[in-house]
Amino acid sequence: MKVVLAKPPMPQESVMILTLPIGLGYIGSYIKKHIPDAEVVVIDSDVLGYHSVDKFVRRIKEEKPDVLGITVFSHAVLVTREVLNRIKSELGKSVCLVVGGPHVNAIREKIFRDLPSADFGIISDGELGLTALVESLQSGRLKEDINRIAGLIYRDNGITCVNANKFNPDIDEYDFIDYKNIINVDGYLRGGSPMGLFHRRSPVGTIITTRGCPFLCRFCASGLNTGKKIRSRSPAHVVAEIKDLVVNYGAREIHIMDDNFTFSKKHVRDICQGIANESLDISIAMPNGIRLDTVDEEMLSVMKKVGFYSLGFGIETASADTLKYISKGITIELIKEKVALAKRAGFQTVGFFILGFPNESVKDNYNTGRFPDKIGLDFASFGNFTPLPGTSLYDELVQKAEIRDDFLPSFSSGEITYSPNGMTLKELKKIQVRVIFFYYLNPQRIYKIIGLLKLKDIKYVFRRLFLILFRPKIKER
Ligand code: B12
Ligand code: SF4
Repeated sequence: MKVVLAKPPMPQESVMILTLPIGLGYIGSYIKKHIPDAEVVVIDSDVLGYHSVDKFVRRIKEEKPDVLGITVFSHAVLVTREVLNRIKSELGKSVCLVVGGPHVNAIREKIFRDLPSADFGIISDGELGLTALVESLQSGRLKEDINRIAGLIYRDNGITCVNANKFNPDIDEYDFIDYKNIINVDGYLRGGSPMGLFHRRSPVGTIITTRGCPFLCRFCASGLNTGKKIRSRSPAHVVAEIKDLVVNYGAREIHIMDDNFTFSKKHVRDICQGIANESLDISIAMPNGIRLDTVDEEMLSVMKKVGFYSLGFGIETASADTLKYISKGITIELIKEKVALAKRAGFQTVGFFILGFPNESVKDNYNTGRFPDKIGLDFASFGNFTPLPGTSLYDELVQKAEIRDDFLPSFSSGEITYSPNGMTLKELKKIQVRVIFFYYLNPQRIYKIIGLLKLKDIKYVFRRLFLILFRPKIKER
């Protein structure tokens, strides 16, 4: 049986970061481990440069898969719909079309509304659900097994059914991604564009050491996607993967992409101890961000000793009211205290901010723009609030009729799809552009950036800035 796992084709301008598709890598490796005679191919449109539906569909037709699994982010729903419609009409029943990933985990039983040509959806850990589905299809027992496959979404006489899902607590069981047979990690290590503007050394390998997040920030869909409990890989398992990336693939820097790497002090301490025991000469960064309230002096000192150098922090806003409104669970005082602590410990500090939360005023947003310098962060990024399906803020906005219940976010070309009441999309875009301009038009900062920028990343960094600042596609509601 041939299984193709794919990331759908997005317009070139929306591919601003190019890193390993971690979820597809894990699913493919797990299928291969459990069904050794299955042929598994990962098609990542971003790394292959497929930016049109035609190119993507042509490649799928060449591959002739029995099962096509597509990972669906909410901003990719429209293109995925087109892809699935085309494949269904051109390949018919010869291929089983399965969707999974963040959007499916967010809207679950509504998935056939958004993606009517899909045969199945799978929620939670795709490793379990898709492997079981492929086994059933292979053995011809799908009819008997259908209501037992973990997290399967299927149609039964026109009714959508959702099986009980499972977040496997033992994620070591998934092993690490099979870089030899499933995915060409070299394409990312040497040709990728890591998250965050800068890195110290290259090649950069990306890993995750935990899945899930127990915090309930109202704008965030992480818990919907990977669960509301932290599930940690064992430190030995993590260190073995880092060593594999360093020794066998030449990685010199590791990016930890967890939602919450620092949630457990013991997890951090044991991984750092393992890295020290292996005497690995690497730099480590956390470009996806950690929570300020989980770090302390002892933890930072242990991390520093084994090569951690850059910490991203999800700070979101300078407004104390907004922090409360979004249930971020941190205060302005704590932000100041912990950023100062990280600086004293010698880390490069990066803050992530969001402009245009519901209820925010123009003044709130400009205050957020000035905040990073007030608290001494080295760098800051300013995104715009985008309602994500399934989150509590999304539901609130639907209830208030500010967005429709089939609202789809977009992250393309610096596009803005939501602005708070009393502010137009164009006004919010103007604020974002001004905030970014004033923040980066600082000679000291420009000098710092030039020193850190790698030649191969220049095109991505400038494209990112250009698109955000000059190419916004804005359609007022
Ligand atoms: C690391 C990360 C990234 C990385 C790498 C993403 C990647 N492709 O692997 C980078 C930095 C590139 C990234 C970028 C973006 N991200 Co991101 N990211 C994450 C993060 C923090 C962890 C994802 C992860 O690796 N998890 C671990 C792996 C094992 O899980 P997974 O990839 O989700 O896959 C599992 C399941 O989803 C499922 N599954 C996934 N695909 C499929 C396919 C099939 C067929 C099946 C059956 C199952 C299945 O099974 C997998 C294995 O268990 C999550 C937060 C979270 N907790 O999920 C946000 C998250 C997924 N990202 C999010 C967003 C919004 C983005 C961006 C749009 C941000 C932006 N402003 O540009 C971009 C878009 C990227 C793209 N694909 O085009 C949202 C998605 C919300 C949504 N409803 O779409 C999340 C949930 C965070 C949030 N803000 O709420 N991201
Ligand atoms: S923003 Fe961070 S801490 Fe908050 S729920 Fe999302 S991943 Fe968890």
